Amino acid sequence: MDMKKRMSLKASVLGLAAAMTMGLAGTSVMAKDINSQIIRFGYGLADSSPSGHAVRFFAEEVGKLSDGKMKVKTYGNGSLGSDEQMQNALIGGSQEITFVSTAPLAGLVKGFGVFDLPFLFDNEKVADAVLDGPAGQKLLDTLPEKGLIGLLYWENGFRNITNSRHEISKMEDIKGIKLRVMQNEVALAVFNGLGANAIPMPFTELFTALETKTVDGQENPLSTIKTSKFYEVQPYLTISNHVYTPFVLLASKRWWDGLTADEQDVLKQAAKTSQAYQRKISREADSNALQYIKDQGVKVSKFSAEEKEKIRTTLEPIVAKLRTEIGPETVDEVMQAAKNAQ
Ligand code: KDG
Repeated sequence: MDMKKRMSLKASVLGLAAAMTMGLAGTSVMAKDINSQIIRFGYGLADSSPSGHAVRFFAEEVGKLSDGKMKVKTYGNGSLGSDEQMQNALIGGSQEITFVSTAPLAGLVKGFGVFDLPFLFDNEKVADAVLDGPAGQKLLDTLPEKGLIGLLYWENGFRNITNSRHEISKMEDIKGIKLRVMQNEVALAVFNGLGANAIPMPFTELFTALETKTVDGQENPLSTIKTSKFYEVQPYLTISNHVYTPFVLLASKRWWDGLTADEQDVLKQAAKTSQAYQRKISREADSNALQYIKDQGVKVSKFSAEEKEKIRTTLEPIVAKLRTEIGPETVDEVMQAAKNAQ
């Protein structure tokens, strides 16, 4: 080999070595700091609910983003307990993720009770703007000191009343109905204020309570009335849209604090993509559910605009009192944000 050829061979060997070193260094910078682990995600709604689909979507996203290292195991139908029990399991660190209605969260942070005030949001667009904006974030920011991470909001939706006693088409018809409500003071005060005999109870006990007539009725979004089969034991439905309930996607702070930044990023990204998916399918499912419920023989009534106005006026003094209890600042901020979003 002549001198020139030997030099060029040496140069290419050196070049290859340099490229390999850079490549390896590049890999070690790029590689995500992610450990293999199992993440338990429990929730109260049926597996077939739109949120159940969204949980599985979230699990797939986490799997993809972590190269299969982070495995989300899903537990629907309240198999890990009620919203409140799961909240506590997250605080204690024996469960990693859940989504809960804001109603039981008000037991930890009173401000979340604002979402149980009637007719707060006119439509989903307003709800999204308030929840994804500063007012919604401010509430999520109160959770870490309670041992929880509020990743973001999903949708539970606009609630409607069902019962087994009689048709409810006017405010007066609510009088004397034993109505299951979510477990917080605001929901209780609102329905008692309308003359119901409001009974707070976890969602996990609801179907049996309706079936055995321990309670006469309940209120939930149409997709839940369908997927939890309440129509089987509730012959009357009233389209009331009296409250929009958000879900909060929650993580255990105890667990979260031990995760690497890359692991937290995977979960945050998956939460964000699944939020858009969850809201989309939740809305589709809600609009399809009405026909299905009618087809099951349920008698459907609707509160007229005048009836809603009557309810609003009747509840005015109660809402004023609740504003003080929830925290006037929070209530005013959320109401103002809702007005701005219209
Ligand atoms: O998975 C969520 C349910 O547990 C619950 O939050 C649903 O709106 C609900 C209710 O009525 O309790």
